[in-house]
Amino acid sequence: MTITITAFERSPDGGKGLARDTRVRWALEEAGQAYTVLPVSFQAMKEPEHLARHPFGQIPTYEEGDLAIFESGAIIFHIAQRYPGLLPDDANARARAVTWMFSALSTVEPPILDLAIAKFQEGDKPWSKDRLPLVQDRIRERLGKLSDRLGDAEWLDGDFSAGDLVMVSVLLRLKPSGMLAEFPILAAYVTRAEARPAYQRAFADQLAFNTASKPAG
Ligand code: GTB
Repeated sequence: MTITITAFERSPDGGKGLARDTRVRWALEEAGQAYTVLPVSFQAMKEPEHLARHPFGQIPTYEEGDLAIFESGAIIFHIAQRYPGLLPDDANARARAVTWMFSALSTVEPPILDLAIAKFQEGDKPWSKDRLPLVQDRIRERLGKLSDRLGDAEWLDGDFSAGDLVMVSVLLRLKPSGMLAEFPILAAYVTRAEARPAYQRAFADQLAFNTASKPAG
């Protein structure tokens, strides 16, 4: 069955891989599944055809046969459940891997997204310079605890899993800020994940996609 995902027609990051289609591409590469990418312009994202795929008019979305879903976490969970390679067979280990997926999305990602908002949407507000250090400290608090837990392990819980894929995807968003470098254990964890052939393929594909000219869907 053909898998189709949506992505920015041209990502605002110019191909740095920070938009959330990259994590879905990465999951599909880890699972060895071929897929096609439908580019969506900012305008098309808010039109009925795309709103039928995604109620909030965002990317990524995922279609496979008569299944249509949105939310990168749900998409990766679906891929990990349907195809081998991203979740362990043992039921308890599987539950722990899923726990890390949720932890990445609901505990680690929110303060990181706050930083993007503080910098890019609130940067011109008179109170911005007072708020920014508070936002940064909330991130440091999370990263410190995550770093303590990872310690000298290669991955969060045994073999690489969807939990690591989502956690690393979330941490990658911090790279441009320089904050990841404050936590060498996490910086090395991200570097290890980026070296995976599946990530390399996903990154290269999104870069080619974002630097090629194409018609919008
Ligand atoms: N919770 C949803 C998910 O995980 O799928 C969030 C989806 C989401 O935020 N999508 C963004 C989007 O469609 C793209 S990824 N935005 C358009 C809109 O809301 O109108 C977020 C993103 C965008 C740009 C960069 N960048 O340029 O660095 C990084 C991440």
